[in-house]
Amino acid sequence: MKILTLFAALSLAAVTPALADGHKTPSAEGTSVYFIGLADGDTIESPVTVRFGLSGMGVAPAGTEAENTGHHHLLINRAPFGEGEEDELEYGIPADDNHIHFGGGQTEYVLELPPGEHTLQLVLGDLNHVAHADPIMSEQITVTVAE
Ligand SMILES: [Cu+2]
Repeated sequence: MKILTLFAALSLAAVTPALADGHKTPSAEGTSVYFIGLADGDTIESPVTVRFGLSGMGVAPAGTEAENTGHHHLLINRAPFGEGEEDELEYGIPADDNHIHFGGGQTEYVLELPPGEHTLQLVLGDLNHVAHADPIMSEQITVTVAE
């Protein structure tokens, strides 16, 4: 019986290494990413300059291998990160109209949105556009663009 249990444990380990966070980039404890001057429930005018705040780590361009750094991603009108595509926390942040990468190390962006409600969220990505082992994400906020 003991042998069977050990075998089961080993099989599980063989199937799940991609889901373990051992291969992911560590982050500094207590790091937070947040919107500067923009809060949940705000009514804004488009275009709006969205400013990205980061406390506890540094911003570095994509591809830069430096401890405790990352680059910003702005997620627009989608589920909170980690609740969308399966394994998106493990395999990286998509690049499309709903996911804007700031691989140059930018810390603000002039965003154009049509009138109505929109959700925004910031996610820090590592050099390979993958969320850190302990993901650094802002709250998802909802803003309303005035007519
Ligand atoms: Cu990226």
